[in-house]
Amino acid sequence: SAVEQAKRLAAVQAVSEHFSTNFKYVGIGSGSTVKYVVEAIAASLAKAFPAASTRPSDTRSTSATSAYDIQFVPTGYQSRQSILDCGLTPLLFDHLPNDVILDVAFDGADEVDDDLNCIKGGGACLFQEKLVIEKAKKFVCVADYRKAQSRLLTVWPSIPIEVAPIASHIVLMALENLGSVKPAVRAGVPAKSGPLRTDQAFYIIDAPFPTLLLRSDIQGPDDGNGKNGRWEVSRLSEAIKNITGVLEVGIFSGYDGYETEKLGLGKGGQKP
Ligand code: DER
Repeated sequence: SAVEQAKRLAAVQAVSEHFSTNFKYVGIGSGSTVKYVVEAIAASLAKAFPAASTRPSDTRSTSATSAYDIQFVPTGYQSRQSILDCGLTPLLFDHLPNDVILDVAFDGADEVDDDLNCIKGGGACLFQEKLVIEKAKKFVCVADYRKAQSRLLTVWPSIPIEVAPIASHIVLMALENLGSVKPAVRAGVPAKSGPLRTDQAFYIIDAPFPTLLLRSDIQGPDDGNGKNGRWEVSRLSEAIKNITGVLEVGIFSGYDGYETEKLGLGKGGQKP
C-alpha cells in the first residue's frame, strides 16, 4: 500500500542519513514504522560486514565483530522482538552502563507538528520511549506523510498519558479541569477484560484536547495556558506531568532544547 511504501521510504532515508556501522548503542522505538528501520539497519550491517553471521552468539569468532558490537536498546516487549527478529543484539535499558549515551534513537510518532513536537503513545510504550530518546545524542523521528500536521491533535484525537492504576480516577478529574473532554482509560483487548496494561503494568489514559498551539502562535504572556481552551504544546505537557499519579505524557516537545531538522518526504516519497 502507499502508506507501507511511505513508511519504508522514510525508514530507509532515516537510516542512510543517521545510522553508522561504527555506532555502539542505538535506541529502537516501538510501532510498525520502526520495524522498517530495524530491517534497514540489519541490511546495512549485512552489506558492510558480509562475513559476520546474523546470529549474535556466533559473531564473536568472526573478523568483523564490529558489525555486532552494536547493541540495540529496546523500548518495550515489541521493540525487543523486532531487534531479535532481525538477528541483532538487544541491551535492556536498565543494563546500560550509567555513563553511556546512545549514538542515536530511532522511533515513530502518532503526529508531528511544524516544530517537530510529537504525539507519541499510540502503541502505549511512551514511557520507555522517552527514557531511551532522552539517553540518546539524537532522536530521529520516522513517520509517514499521514503523521505530518501543522499542529498537534489535528488528526490524532488525544494525548496518551501513562498513569498509576490507583490514581487513574483522580488523573481523569484533573485532566477535565485542564480542559480535556471525556478523557478515558484505554481498554484492553477482548481476550483480557479490563484496561490495557503497559510494560510497566500501568494504565494509559487518552485525553482529548483542542489542537495544540506552537510557541509562535502565542499572543501574550498569559496566552497558551489553557484559557479559552488555548494550550501551547510544552505548557500543556508540563501541566499534565504535574498531576500526581502521572508517570509520563505522550507529548515529546522539540522545544526542550533539541535542535530539530525535517527530512521531509512528500506523499509516496517524492520530495515536497
Ligand atoms: O506509540 C508510539 O509512539 C509509536 O511510535 C507509534 O504510535 C507509531 O506507530 P506506527 O509507526 O505503527 O504508526
